[in-house]
Amino acid sequence: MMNGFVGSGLIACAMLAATAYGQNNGGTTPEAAPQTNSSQAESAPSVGLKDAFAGKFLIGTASDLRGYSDAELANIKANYNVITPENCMKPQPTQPSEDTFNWTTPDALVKWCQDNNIKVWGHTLCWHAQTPNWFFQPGADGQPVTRELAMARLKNHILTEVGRYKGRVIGWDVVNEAINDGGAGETENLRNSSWNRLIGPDFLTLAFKWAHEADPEAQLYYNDYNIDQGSVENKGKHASSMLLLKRLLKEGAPINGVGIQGHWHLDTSIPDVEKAIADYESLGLKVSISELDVTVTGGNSGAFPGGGGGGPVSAEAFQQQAQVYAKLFDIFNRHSKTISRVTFWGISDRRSWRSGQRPLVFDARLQPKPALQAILDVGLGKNVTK
Ligand code: 9MR
Repeated sequence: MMNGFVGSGLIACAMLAATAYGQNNGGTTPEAAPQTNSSQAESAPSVGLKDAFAGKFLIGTASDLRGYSDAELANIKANYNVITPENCMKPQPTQPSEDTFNWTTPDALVKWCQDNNIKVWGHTLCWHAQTPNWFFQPGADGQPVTRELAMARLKNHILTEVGRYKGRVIGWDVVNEAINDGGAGETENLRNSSWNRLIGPDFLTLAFKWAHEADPEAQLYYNDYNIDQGSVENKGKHASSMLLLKRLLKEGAPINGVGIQGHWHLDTSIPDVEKAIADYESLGLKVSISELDVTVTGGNSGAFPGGGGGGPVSAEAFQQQAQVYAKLFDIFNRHSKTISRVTFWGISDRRSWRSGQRPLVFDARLQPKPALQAILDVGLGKNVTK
């Protein structure tokens, strides 16, 4: 049994990752999720995902790495060259109370990634969720929290975290999910978050400036879900995102790119994905697909959907999932000058936040699903789907 997640002597290849799964499962693990029927599981390919897209864009996964088995770590080394910490770099775990910071898990993650030649993408500095209430409560003198106090707290948080990982984290999701769901797209439609209420709409530009101050070399991105959908007609959340990004650029925010989260499903509009990438490119911004998954049940492409999940999934549905992934990667390939990184939101259906909806390319037992080969084929120039 390993200690924590540090150290794995396994040779990093997908074959080993697939066969050794479950033998060394140290510590915190989610509930077992349903798996692909063995008749649907694919044999493990010898090429890693990251190698199939080498020179085009980075291929990432999301994980905090704690409690991962040797097989899971080997799977990560075989397939990904960048990791987004799924939760451990968010404001709640890093600064649970004012000026009390906790770096145990992110430090270990960054070290393991450095030791294994894997880059780290920071997630996230400013968000309405997973942020402790003290940020928005009265200070020690009991006075109501002012714009100045809220700014000072956010600045201190960003300077401390980005400064700590300067040169070791390649970029940050500086602001996450600032746009509301459901608007027509005629305004920025910012969420009525505590950050927006206390500081005002310039909280985004300020956050980008502080992040840049702490690490001028880091890539700085705005990250959100559903901002691709509606782009062909330039409406809804996509249109709002364009208004917001144009304003940030005008205000001099040091923003390099946009993270389209990519929590998608079988009926996601693929033309909208491509148009959104082109729209952000037209603003001079890079794009990453920052939290990719494609659910096979439940519909709904929002980040916090209701329903769906569990139950049997047909072989046909997994084939459809493979087709959707292939179409998406075909787009990413064709826009590889703009796309800097494609990050899956988890390593397997067992580790996914939507495990019941089977959204990833390795199943609950870390066996390759049809989607994996379909994506590799696109990367390697075979069977390209138009
Ligand atoms: O995958 C993350 C899950 O483990 C957490 O419980 C959840 C808390 O809000 O956050 C999930 O990750 C989210 C990401 O940080 C931002 N975009 C939406 C992701 C899925 O909810």
